[in-house]
Amino acid sequence: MTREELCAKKEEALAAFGKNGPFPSCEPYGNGHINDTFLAISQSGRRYILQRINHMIFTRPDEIMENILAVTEHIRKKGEAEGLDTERCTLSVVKTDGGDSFYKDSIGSFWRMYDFCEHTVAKEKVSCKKEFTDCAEAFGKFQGQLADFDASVLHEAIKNFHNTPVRYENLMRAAKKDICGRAAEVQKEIQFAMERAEFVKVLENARANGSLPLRVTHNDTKLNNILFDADTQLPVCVIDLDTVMPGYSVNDFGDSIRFGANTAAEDETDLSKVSLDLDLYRAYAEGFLRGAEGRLTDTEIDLMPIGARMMTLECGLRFLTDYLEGDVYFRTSRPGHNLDRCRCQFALVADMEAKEEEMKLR
Ligand code: ADP
Ligand code: GN1
Ligand code: MG
Repeated sequence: MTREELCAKKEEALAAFGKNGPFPSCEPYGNGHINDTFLAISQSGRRYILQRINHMIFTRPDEIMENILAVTEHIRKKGEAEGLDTERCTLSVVKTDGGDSFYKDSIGSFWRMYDFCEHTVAKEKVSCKKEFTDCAEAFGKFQGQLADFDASVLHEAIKNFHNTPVRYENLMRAAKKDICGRAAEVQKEIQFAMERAEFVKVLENARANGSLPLRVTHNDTKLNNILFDADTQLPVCVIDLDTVMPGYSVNDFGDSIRFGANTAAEDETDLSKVSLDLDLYRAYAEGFLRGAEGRLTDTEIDLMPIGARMMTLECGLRFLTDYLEGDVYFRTSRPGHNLDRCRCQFALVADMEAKEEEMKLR
C-alpha cells in the first residue's frame, strides 16, 4: 500500500472510533518495524495510538486482539492490587463504536486503537546502566505477572516465532530460491550462518530434553517496547504485546541484550562500532533476575548468555532471509537496510562468542 492509500484508509479507520473523535490530527509515530503506528489527537486534546496491524505477519488479527485483551486484563488486575496507576501499567484497548477490539476496513486491513500512555517516552538507546537495569526488571516483572496466566487461552500469534532451527532452515531455503538474485553478494553471511548450524539447535534441544521450561513470555523485548515515565525515567508500561506467547525466558532476556547492550545501533554500517557492552549486559542480567524474583531455574540462568547469542543470531538470520526475499517483512528505510541489520547482528554474535567466558552469569 502506498503512503497516500494508507492515509486514506486511516481516515476510514478513525471514523470507526468516532465516539472518541473527531481527530483533527493523526500522524505517523514511533519506530516499530512491523505495524503502521499513528498518534491520533482528538478535538478535546486526548491522545490515542492508532495502529494498522500488519496482517501479512499477524494473519489472525482477531486472535491477536483476544490475546491482548486477556493479557492486559490480567496485568491490570495485578497492577491494581499493587496500587499502580491502572491507566498506565499496561495497554488499554479502545473499542470501536460497534464495541469491537479492532476495525476491518474496506480493503481488509485491520486497525486498532489504544489510549496513549501519557507522560511517557520510548527510547532507542539507554542513557545509563541504571536505566537498563530498570528495563530488565520491568521485563522480568512482566514475566512474573504472567506466571499464573492460563497459557492455554493464548493463540500462537506467529508459529515458530523464536524457533531458531526453523529460522535457519528458512534462510537456507531463501538462499537456494534466491528470488531477487541477491544470494551471490551475501555468501559470506550465508557461510557465517552455516558455521552455526549446530548452535541454532541448543535451546530447542534443551527444551526437548526437558531442561528448559516454556513460560508465557513477551518475545519482542526491545528497549523501545517499554515506555518510561517522562519525569522519573522509570519504566511504566510494557507494550507491543502482539507476540505474547509461550516461549523461553532466556529469549526475552536475549532479545533485550541484542538490542540494548550493543554499543552500536541495530543497523550500524560501521561494524567496528559493534560490540557487546559487558557492563550493560551484566546490569541487565542483574535486573532481569531481580524482576524474576527467584522463578528462574539454574538451567535457565546458565542459558541466559546463550539466549543473548541465540536471539542475536536469529535476528540476523531473519534480516538476511528478508533481504533475500526482497524486504517484505521488516520495514526498511534504505536499500540494503536488512543486509546492514544482518551484518550488524552477525558482528555482535562474533563479539559475544569472543566474550563467552565473560558472559557467564554463574
Ligand atoms: P511495532 O510492532 O511496529 O513495533 P509498537 O506497538 O511497538 O509497534 O508501537 C510502535 C511505537 O509506538 C512504540 O515503540 C512506542 O514508541 C509507540 N507506542 C505504541 N503504543 C503506545 C501507547 N499506548 N502509548 C504511547 N506510545 C505508544
Ligand atoms: C520487530 O515490532 P518491533 O519493531 O518491536 C520484530 C522482532 C524483531 C525486531 C528487530 C513481530 O520488532 O521480532 O526482533 O523487529 N517483531 C516481529 O528489531 O517480527
Ligand atoms: Mg515495537
